[in-house]
Amino acid sequence: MIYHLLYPLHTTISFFNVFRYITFRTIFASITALLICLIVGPWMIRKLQDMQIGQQIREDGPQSHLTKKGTPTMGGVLIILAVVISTLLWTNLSINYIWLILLVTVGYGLIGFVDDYSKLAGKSSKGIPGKTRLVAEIIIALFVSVILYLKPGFNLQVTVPFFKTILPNLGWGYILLSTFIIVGAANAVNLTDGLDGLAIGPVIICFATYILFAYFAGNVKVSSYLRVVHISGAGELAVFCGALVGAGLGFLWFNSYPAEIFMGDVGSLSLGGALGTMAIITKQEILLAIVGGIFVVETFSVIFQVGYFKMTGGKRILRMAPLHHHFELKGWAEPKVIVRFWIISILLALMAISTLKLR
Ligand code: 57M
Repeated sequence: MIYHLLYPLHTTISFFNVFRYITFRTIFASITALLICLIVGPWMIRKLQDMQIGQQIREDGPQSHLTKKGTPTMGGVLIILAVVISTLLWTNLSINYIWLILLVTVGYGLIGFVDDYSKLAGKSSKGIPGKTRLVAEIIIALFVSVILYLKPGFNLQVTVPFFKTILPNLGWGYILLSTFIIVGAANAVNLTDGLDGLAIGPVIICFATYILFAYFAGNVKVSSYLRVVHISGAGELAVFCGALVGAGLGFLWFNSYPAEIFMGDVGSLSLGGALGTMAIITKQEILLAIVGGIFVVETFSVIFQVGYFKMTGGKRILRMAPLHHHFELKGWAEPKVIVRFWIISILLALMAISTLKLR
C-alpha cells in the first residue's frame, strides 16, 4: 500500500522514486516485520500465558524437554501477522504471485492453527488426524499449482542445479511436482521444529537466499546474464522474502534458547508452505533441497528411522528421530545442536548461490 500510495507522487517530488526499487522495499519490508514482532511479541507472550496456551510435552522425548512444559506456543500467529502486514505495505499488489504466496502462508497457517488448537483443547500432543491435515494441505497446494499451470506464459520446465542445459518440461506433471514440493516443505519444516530456534534459523537463511533468486529471476538483464529463467513480476517476491526474514528474526528474538515462545504448527506449516511456493515460482524447485538441506536431512532421518523401526519390530538406527534428538541424546547441549545446524544451513545456502555460476 505504501508502494501504491507513495510511488505515484514521484512525478511531483522525485524523492518518491525510491519506492520503485525492489531493494529499498525489501529492506524496509524486513525492518517493518522485525519491528512488528519485537513490539507485539512481549504482549502476545503475556496474552498466551494468561490464556494458558502452553505446550504439552511428550514424556517419551528427551528428558531435558520436560522443563519446557507450558511454554507459550502458536507464536506462528505473530510471524504471519508481521509478514502479511509488511507484505501488504511494501509490495506491488498488482503482481498475482504475491497473492498466491500469501494464500499459502495464511492457508497453511490456518491448518496449523486448527491443529494446535485441537491439541490444546484436548490437552494432549495429538492434534487433528494426520490424514485430514494432509488432505487440507494437498488441496491448497493443488489449487496454487493449477493456477500457476494455467497462468499464460508460466514456464513448466524444471531447473536442475549445476546443469544449465537440462531443463525437462513436465507439462501437467508440473502440477504434481509443485504440489509435492509445497506439502513436503511444510512437513519438513514442521519435523525440524523441535529445538529452540532450530527451525526458524534455517527458514531465515532459506528466505534470505531466495531474496537473491527472486530478484535475479525478476530482472530481465540479470536473469539473461546469469542464464536463469526470467519470470516477470518475480522480483516482488524478494520483498515478501524480506518481510519473512524480518519476521523470522523478530520471532527468533523470543524463540532463541531458552525459548519464551514456540511457533507451533501454525508457524511451521505456514513457513514451510511459503518456502515451497517460493521455490516453485522462482523456478528453483530442486535447489530447495540444497538450500533447505537441513529440512531434507531431518525428514529422511524420520523416514529411515520409522521404516527400520517397523521392519525390524522395534530396532532403531538413530537414538531418536528426528536427527536433532539423536544428538541431544548423545549428550550435545541443546544450543550446540542448534547453532551447528545453523552453520550447516549457511554453508548449504552458499552452495545453492554458487549454482548461479557453477553450471
Ligand atoms: C513436531 N514438534 C515437537 C511446538 C512446535 C513421525 C515422528 C517422527 C513425528 C515427530 C513429530 O511429531 N514431529 C513434529 C515436532 C514439539 O514442538 C511443538 O510442535 C511445533 C512444531 N510442529 O512449534 O509447538 C516439541 O519440540 C520442542 N521444541 C523446542 N523448541 C522449539 O522452538 O524445544 C519445539 C520448538 C516441544 C518442545 O519439546 O514440545 C516434538 O518433538 O513433539 N515425532 C517426534 O519428533 C518424536 N519422535 C519419535 O517419536 N521418534 C521415534 C520414531 C520411531 C518415530 C524414535 O525415534 O524412537 C519425538 N518428539 C517428542 N518426543 N517430543 C520423540 C518423542
